[in-house]
Amino acid sequence: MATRTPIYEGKAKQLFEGPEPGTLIQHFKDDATAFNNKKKGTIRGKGVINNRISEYIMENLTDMGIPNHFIKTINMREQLVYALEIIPLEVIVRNVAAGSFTERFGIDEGQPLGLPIVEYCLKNDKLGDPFLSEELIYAFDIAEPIELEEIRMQAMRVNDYVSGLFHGIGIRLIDFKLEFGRHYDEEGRSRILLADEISPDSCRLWDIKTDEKMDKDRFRRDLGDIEEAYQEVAKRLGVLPNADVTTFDTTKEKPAKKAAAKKKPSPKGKKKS
Ligand code: AIR
Ligand code: ASP
Repeated sequence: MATRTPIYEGKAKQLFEGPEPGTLIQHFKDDATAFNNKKKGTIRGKGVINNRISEYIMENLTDMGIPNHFIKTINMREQLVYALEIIPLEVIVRNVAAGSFTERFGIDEGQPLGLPIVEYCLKNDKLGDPFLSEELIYAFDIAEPIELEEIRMQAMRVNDYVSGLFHGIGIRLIDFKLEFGRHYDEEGRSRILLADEISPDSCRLWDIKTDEKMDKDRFRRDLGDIEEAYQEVAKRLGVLPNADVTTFDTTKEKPAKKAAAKKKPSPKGKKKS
């Protein structure tokens, strides 16, 4: 395999130089972290599932006229994306009280918030992703007022769309985190694009009927059945890959024997169902 130039290594993803200028390859790992890197672990098959879920949601957002960095899927763990100048903000949208919000305000988890709440945090693990006001975002030159307005509007549109998407498959979107970046055209003009991923790593997802958690909180809080929860979200969205997602790795592992044996008899070029 040709060697690739690594650009950035995050906690759950890696970025490599893309085949054309202005593009990157986003690789989804099985590594999981929580509490700003204090807790570490692996969720087998997570990278494959998050790649598929994020692809599905980003493609749908494009269809809805919400621009984003996704170009196309390359393989089970990788997608081609536009290279952006990432704005170091974690944009959080909350529909229902959960997580750090409940701790900060002493509110019970599960209480609906009446209207979606957008929060901004500085993307900086060492500082514990501190909360930012709009004034601080301008004072620190993180984004311009016109950019923040665009980010806020896009975040609300994503929330509306993704809430509806999950509602249709019996899942409540409790809250989520988005990241945005600047995409420069040839004349050097920039526009704001949604980046990163939308997956059970970045969202809180609860089953509508049982309130069961189907996201990274299962890992954060040691609730067990983590892989199953991620698979269930993918299954309900109709994007669960046919291959055994727990063994599939495009870079390190050979395909599992079973999958390899299955592949052989299928005629070249025939589409797998
Ligand atoms: N989030 C924040 N940092 C990383 C992630 N993934 C997401 C959480 C949750 C939302 O942002 O997954 O969906 C709010 O997190 P918290 O901890 O502030 O309540
Ligand atoms: N993603 C962040 C971390 O790795 C926060 C979290 O998900 O809890 O710590």
